[in-house]
Amino acid sequence: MKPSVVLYKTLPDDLLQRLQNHFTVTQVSDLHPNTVLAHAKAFSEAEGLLGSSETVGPELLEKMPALRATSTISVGYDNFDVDALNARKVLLMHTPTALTETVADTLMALILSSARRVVEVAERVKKGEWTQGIGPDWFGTDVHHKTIGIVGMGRIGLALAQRAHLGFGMPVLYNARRQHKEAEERFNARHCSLDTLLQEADFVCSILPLTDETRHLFGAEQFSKMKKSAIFINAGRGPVVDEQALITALKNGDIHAAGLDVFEQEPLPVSSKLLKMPNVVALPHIGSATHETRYNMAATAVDNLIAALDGKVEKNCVNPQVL
Ligand code: 8YV
Repeated sequence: MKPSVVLYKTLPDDLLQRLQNHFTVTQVSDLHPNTVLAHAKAFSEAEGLLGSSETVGPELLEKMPALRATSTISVGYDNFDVDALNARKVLLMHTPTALTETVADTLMALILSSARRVVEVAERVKKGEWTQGIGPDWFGTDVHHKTIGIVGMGRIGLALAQRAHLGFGMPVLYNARRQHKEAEERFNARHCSLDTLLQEADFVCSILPLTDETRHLFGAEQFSKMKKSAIFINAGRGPVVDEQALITALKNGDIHAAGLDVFEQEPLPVSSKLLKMPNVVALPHIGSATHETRYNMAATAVDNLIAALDGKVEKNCVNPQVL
């Protein structure tokens, strides 16, 4: 008999078929307690769980006594209680490589659009305000040859350094727990303290995962250390930033602008002060959101679940030690 899995995300037809070739699949809309209650039998029998962007913690695990592996269609796994999974010996699989280049593209889009005021001026054109030759009130600031500071030098950081350094001639500073030999050799990146990076970078780019150590890493003190001309970019996780402190820094002119793909609360409440600021580019967490990359992430997640329930976790596993 095929093992049972619960799927809480819509998959392209061919990937659903691939999943169904291996498992008996129950598809649900989300992991809300009411949904779990409505499909109690499927949840209690499921050995696998596949989806993204929902909280997986002790409460859910209690309802899933047969669970052996979870597979998330994401690189980030801050919405999983890894200790609880470990205690229950449940594998956690993710998609660390499928989205690297696409998220790095999103970061460059944020850098370019916030420095050159792309969104703001395009809106002015649509409103019919481009009625004569433009003057300094439409100008932005240069990106090329400015210093980029990358906080979190993982795969995405490296792909961003490549674009910034080789494409835009930007000197690269980075802050990370360890030195990154490849970034230094290929892109002349300089490892430095967070304080040095904040003081010297023209673009401060956060690509950090959310952990106990990174929560609110960027607060009033960090924004006060940045150049007044600095542009702050975040495409990692929203709660790494104290959003109220960011709003204050932008309002007071402590920093020049911000390009944000992630927020403390998502979707960003329509009442957020960030939405009233012309010097903020706010995107709806589109980091990996291209047709190609989302397909590749989903395919990887399906293969990850097949491998994990087969006891094979050579790659893409957060906690292989539970086996
Ligand atoms: C997705 C992401 O937005 O992979 C991640 O960690 O943040 C994004 O690629 C999200 O996880 C939905 O799948």
